Amino acid sequence: APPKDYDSIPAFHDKLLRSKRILAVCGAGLSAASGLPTFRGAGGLWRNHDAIQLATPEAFGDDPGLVWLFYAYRRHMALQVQPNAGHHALAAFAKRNPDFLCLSQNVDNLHLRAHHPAPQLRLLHGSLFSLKCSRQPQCTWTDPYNDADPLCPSLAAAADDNDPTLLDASKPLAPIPTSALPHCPECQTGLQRPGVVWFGEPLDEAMLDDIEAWIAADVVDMVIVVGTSSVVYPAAGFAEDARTEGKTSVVTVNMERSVAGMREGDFMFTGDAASLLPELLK
Ligand code: BJW
Repeated sequence: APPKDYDSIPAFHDKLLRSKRILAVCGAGLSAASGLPTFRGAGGLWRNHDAIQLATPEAFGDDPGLVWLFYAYRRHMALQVQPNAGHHALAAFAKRNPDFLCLSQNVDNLHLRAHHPAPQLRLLHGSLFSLKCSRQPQCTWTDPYNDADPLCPSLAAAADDNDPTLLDASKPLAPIPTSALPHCPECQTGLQRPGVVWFGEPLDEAMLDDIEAWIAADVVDMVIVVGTSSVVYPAAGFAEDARTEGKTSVVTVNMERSVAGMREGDFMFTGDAASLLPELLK
């Protein structure tokens, strides 16, 4: 059993005050209070499709129109919602602590919209608001920021709040032909695709090198794991890599009591990240 003060805010603040190098690893639960669904568990279905299955190169290869509708809808939703107090607490913490680095698996752009300093943020899985060529790495075309909503006329249903067809799985969707999807302006043959990292795809190599160098440079005093099931690698591995036994405090902030990677002696705060983080990081 964890020691009895594992959920003591004063004990946590005592450790935090004595911590200099701090790493956060964030996931979808951080944006839940903003109104965006998580991947695993309730909310992880879109029109009876498992979000995890749609987030694959295979799904895009099979039916790029369907996958694009899913992403066009997620772009639309992310633009409708606001960063929450959890994003703001992390951003303010970063401004006060130059040795704090935040790794986020979230692609919703809410960290940056909360004015998290970009040099202290790494977007592990890319962004819904960047585009790349489906023929990557052969074609290197990217658009680093595009928030057109809808992205193109064939995806208009995803941006229409008055059209319920998209969310009602009993209503069939008209297939979107590949010819109606935006093509790569550079190679002309590939399709434009969301600038996110799907299963089986490599994360940006320079970003990974840079994170590994940051972790290796000196002892990490504290690791904060927020709103992630910690099952997707390499993201889940960073909290492990940053642990130096006996020197690193690890705190998990999650709606659920049990999360992968937690160890005896870690801090655990159970609840909504949007209400806990302002209290923990103040
Ligand atoms: C709250 C809350 C509230 C709710 N407050 N909490 C080692 C071992 C085994 C497998 C692998 C391995 N290394 C690599 C792999 C394969 C694979 C992998 O990890 N598989 C595992 C699932 C087994 N990894 C990859 O494929 C990665 N690529 C790779 O490794 O490449 C190697 C390579 C090298 C060279 C050449 C080629 C390849 C890529 C992984 C990409 C993941 N992509 C996605 C989609 C992104 C785009 C999109 O958004 O659509 O990323 S999948 C999805 O999962 C998304 C998320 O970022 C990611 C993590 O999910 P997250 O954020 O943890 O969400 P949930 O839903 O799981 O959890 C939410 C949590 O919040 C829960 O715990 C709730 O309780 C909690 N919560 N409300 C606080 N209010």
